[in-house]
Amino acid sequence: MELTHFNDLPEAEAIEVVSVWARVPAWAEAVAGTRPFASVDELEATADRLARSWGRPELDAALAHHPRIGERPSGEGAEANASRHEQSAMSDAAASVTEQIAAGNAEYEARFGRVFLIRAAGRTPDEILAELQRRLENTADAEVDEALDQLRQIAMLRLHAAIDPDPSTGE
Ligand code: 2AL
Repeated sequence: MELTHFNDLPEAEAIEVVSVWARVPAWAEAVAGTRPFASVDELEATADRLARSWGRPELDAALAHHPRIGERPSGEGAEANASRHEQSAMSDAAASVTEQIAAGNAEYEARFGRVFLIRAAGRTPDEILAELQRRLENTADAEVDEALDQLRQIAMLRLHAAIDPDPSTGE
């Protein structure tokens, strides 16, 4: 979608567009409420700045909409489509890697009480497994920070997939 189209959407529709990037209601309302944006850069800077105040409640809210790594998302909505695309490299994973990720997911959920979240786009299954094993050693507080950082990265990638680059800058 062009930025001008996003700028002109009715408020509720703009909030729904942003909610697909991360389902954090106050953040989606704040981003949509800051329109109009003069450039995609400005939209990204605003979305990123507002995302830096996320904490554990925002993580828990958004995580309800992220399928586990290795569990092919079902459904047809924009979020399921985005997750499928982000996790597409998992379909080429060796069986042993898939099994180790499933075991690591279970261990992570027992330890931290929520689903393991990672920006999967751009990572191989081996890299995802290595990150999962590394993050299992984190303290609870450090792990909240890492998970929030991943949630923000996923949101920014989805923003860029949804909004066309500015023709003048290509960004
Ligand atoms: C996901 C997802 O759905 N997309 C992504 O990048 N990571 N899920 C997850 N549990 O990390």
